[in-house]
Amino acid sequence: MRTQVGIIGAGPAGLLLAQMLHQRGIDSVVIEARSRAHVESRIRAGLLEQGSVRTMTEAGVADRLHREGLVHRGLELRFGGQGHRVDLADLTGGKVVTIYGQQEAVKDMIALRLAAGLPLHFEVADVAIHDMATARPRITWTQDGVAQSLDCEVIAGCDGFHGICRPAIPAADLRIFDRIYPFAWLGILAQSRPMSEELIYARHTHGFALATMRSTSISRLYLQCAPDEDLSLWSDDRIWSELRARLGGALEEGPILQKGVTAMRSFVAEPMRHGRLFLAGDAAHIVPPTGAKGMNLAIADVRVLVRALEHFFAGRGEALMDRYSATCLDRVWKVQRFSWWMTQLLHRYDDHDDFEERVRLAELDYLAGSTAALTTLAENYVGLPYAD
Ligand code: FAS
Ligand code: PHB
Repeated sequence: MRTQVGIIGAGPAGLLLAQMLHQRGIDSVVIEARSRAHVESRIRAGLLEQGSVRTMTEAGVADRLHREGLVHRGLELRFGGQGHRVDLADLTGGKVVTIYGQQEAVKDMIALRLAAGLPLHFEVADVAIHDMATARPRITWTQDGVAQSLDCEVIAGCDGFHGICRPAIPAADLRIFDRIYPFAWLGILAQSRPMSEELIYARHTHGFALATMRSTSISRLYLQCAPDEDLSLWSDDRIWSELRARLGGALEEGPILQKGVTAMRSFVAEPMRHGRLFLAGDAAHIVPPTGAKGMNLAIADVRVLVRALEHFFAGRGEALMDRYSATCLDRVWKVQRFSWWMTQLLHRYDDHDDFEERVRLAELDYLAGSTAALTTLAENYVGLPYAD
């Protein structure tokens, strides 16, 4: 097989890249390790920046997003038993965020690709990259035990944190920045009316909690837990009771549809390019989900990569490809900072002494009362302007 761009991974990064390249007349083949059913059922991110919604709209993959997405103009910070609304729109000249499950966006993009008869191969195995430092890189894999090979001009490594693309780059050519947080999130999806129309981020003596949603009848709730938390020790009753303690207020219980523990990590691999291999999304970076940035950062990478590849395949050279990594990393590190800042502000650290605890509470108190401080939070939360 031959194509212009070989894309490894059918998550948000790989699927959006394939669609945006197709719009520009650039051919690609997408290969995915898991089944379609698995990829479409993975419960992950839920909040889209305004720029992500615009990007998905321009990509022609946002029809259902506009019909079913929940537009939010604000959020609430809750600490010391008090709620403080942050008017995102007012603080950012009208910018908003939209709640729309990542798995819904993935479903929409898969359906569009398959309806167009474009190549998207699920359940591939033994994926390997060859000759990525040459102008003729190649991807091999097996499908139903049959060996496959794809000649291409560019490989997009969109295979997430546990993929094979980043490890395919010689360790000597990569610089890794890694921070693992001393806590995780226990997340549930529940058939219950969300406790508020907007998100509530709560800092409580027991730990962090977040009340978000997927629709007006499906709640998505998280509570801070140990990094190695044993989910079997958390009965539904214990989960609801702890969420109510940390969030306060009326919390409607309902059948829990999904439970999981998500590790908290800040990770960056530099550079995000090696020869004709370009890393995008979680393959290159991980942020703690506190700032709701993981999927949004993947979308931002794809925007930069699409412009670089459009430039290259139009015969206008490799200048934008050469700047791909630096352009992405400028945003990546600003988003890492914001995600780290929100995480350390809102979570309980066992090794924090009383002084540090007081400083955190003072920062929250200052934040809630300062338009300047709230503007900083708001402009990062709705999404920083794109480089282009
Ligand atoms: P993805 O990991 O989504 O996609 C990579 C794809 O590549 C996967 O489908 C995988 O199966 C495939 N793949 C892997 N190896 C392969 C191989 N060798 N060959 C072919 N395919 C291969 N972000 C938020 O903003 N908010 C959240 O609440 C949130 N919760 C999360 C919970 C969990 C458990 C995880 C893991 C992540 C969460 N994230 C969250 C971050 C998440 O949304 C990512 O940022 C987002 O999925 C990034 O998209 P991709 O870069 O496409 O990577
Ligand atoms: C979600 O809806 O899953 C979500 C929202 C905001 C966050 C993290 C997760 O900060």
